[in-house]
Formats: sequence, C-alpha cells, structure tokens
Amino acid sequence: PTTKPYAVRADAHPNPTAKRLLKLMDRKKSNLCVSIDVTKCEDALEIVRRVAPAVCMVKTHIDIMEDFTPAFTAELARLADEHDFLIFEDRKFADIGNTVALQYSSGVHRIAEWSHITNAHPLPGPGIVTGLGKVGKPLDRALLLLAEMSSAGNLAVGDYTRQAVQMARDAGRDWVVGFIAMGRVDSDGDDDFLVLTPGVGLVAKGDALGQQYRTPRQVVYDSGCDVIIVGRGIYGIEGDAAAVLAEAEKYRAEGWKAYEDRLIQA
Ligand code: UP6
Repeated sequence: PTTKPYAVRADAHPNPTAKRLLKLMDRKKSNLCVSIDVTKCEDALEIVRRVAPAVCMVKTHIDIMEDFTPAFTAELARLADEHDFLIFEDRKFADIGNTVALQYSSGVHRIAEWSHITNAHPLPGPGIVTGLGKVGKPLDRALLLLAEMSSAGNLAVGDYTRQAVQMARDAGRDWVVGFIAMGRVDSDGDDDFLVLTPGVGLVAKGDALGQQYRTPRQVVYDSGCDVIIVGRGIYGIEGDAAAVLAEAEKYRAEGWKAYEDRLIQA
C-alpha cells in the first residue's frame, strides 16, 4: 500500500467508506485528520469550520461534549457534506459484542447514525468486531482496530499487535478497513489496510500525561502511515480563525509532501 497512490487504492477497496475516504484524500490533497477535543459544541463546530478546507477527516470524542444535542451531530454531518470530509468517532469500544452493538447504535449519542468510521480495541476478541458489524455493516460504515497506541508504556505491542492484524484479516476488509497504529503493522501481507496515526506534532514532543509526538514526515514517509491525526497541535494554537486554518494547512502540506515523496522514492 505504501507504494500506491490513494486514488489507485480507492478503486480496489471493497468498503464504500474507505473507498470514499481514499478518493477524497486524493481530490483534496489531504491526509490530515483533525482531532477536535473540546467540550462545548459551538467551540467544536467553530474549529471544524476553520479547518474544513484542509482535512480529509474530523475526529470526535462525542462523550466529552458537555452540551450535546443531536443538533450538533446533524451540523457536523452537514459540514462534512459541504466541505467533503468524513467523520470519525474515536469511541475505542472495548466490551463484549452484545454491549458494543448497543453502545454503537443507541444511548444519547447514536454513533452509528452519523459517524462514518469508528474504532475498537481488539482486547475482548473477535466478538467485538462482529457485534459492531451487525450495526455498522448495513449502514456501509467502517471499523478500525487499535493495533498500537501513541502513549508511553501502552500494552498494545508485539503479539497483541500481530493478533489485532490477524483479527482484521479474519473479519475482512469490507468491514475492518484498517488500524490505529504507529507504523505499517500489516507489512507481512499485501492486503491494503488503512493506517491512521495519532501522536503527531510539529513542535511539542509530548505532554505531561504520556502522549508522544512525531512529525508528519516521520509518520507518513518513514513509517508508511496513511492518515495523520492532529489535535492540540492545530486547534490548541494561539490566534484567530485564520491562524488555525494556516496551522492546519501547514500540517496538510507536510503530510501531503511526505506522501508524494514516499511515492517517488518507491
Ligand atoms: N489517540 C491518541 N493516541 C492513541 C489513540 N488515540 O492520542 O494511541 C487520540 C486521543 C486524542 C488524539 O484520544 O483525541 O488522538 C490526539 O490528540 P493530540 O494531538 O491533541 O495529542
């Protein structure tokens, strides 16, 4: 996958959401996902409006919103259509199949209704993938498995990571389209999974709580990942709307250059 253009990979992908993502990445020249980790709906929407032209995806943590109403996700969905990006709810499901199916479809947030992509920890075993699939597959949604994490001391390493990749292969790419990982965890096969990578920053090296940052170039060029996920490095900067968009644009340009260089080098 690292040697093929996103557009070529789009044509061959069996999952409609992954196909759409790869196509729009090519169209917008963006492999940037902005993570919106603020707790007020209006603040979140304001960030989305600022960065929309530069992103292929917006990532939410819907359970941190203090004033959530369904109007928030409706507006997010409208912005996604208007500005051509996908919505990724970073829910990190981690329970038995029956429970996650309810958490995905129901509750206050009804994640499956508005989130194109979500993710799960492989920890509970393949039932989590099947349970979420009962809800998400009929809606043409896509699932990512957390094969690795960016935080210091995390346990998703070695055999755990290998088994996460195997679980995705067993489930099929029509539902599990890829991974949250720090590098090309699927490199022992020629199946084309998406690798989305958090822990990306141009300035900070980490935070006080174990987060570890690498640059877009290290992530996309050196490690062969497909999408960079940036939160505080973009929405956390000082300045007005234009400054936030300029920062997002900086990450977009770096991520895209690293991708183009990766193709040339191959
Ligand atoms: N995230 C990580 N590391 C992981 C998985 N997920 O940082 O291994 C998520 C966090 C946060 C975002 O939950 O929403 O990615 C990173 O934000 P930051 O760029 O502000 O550190």
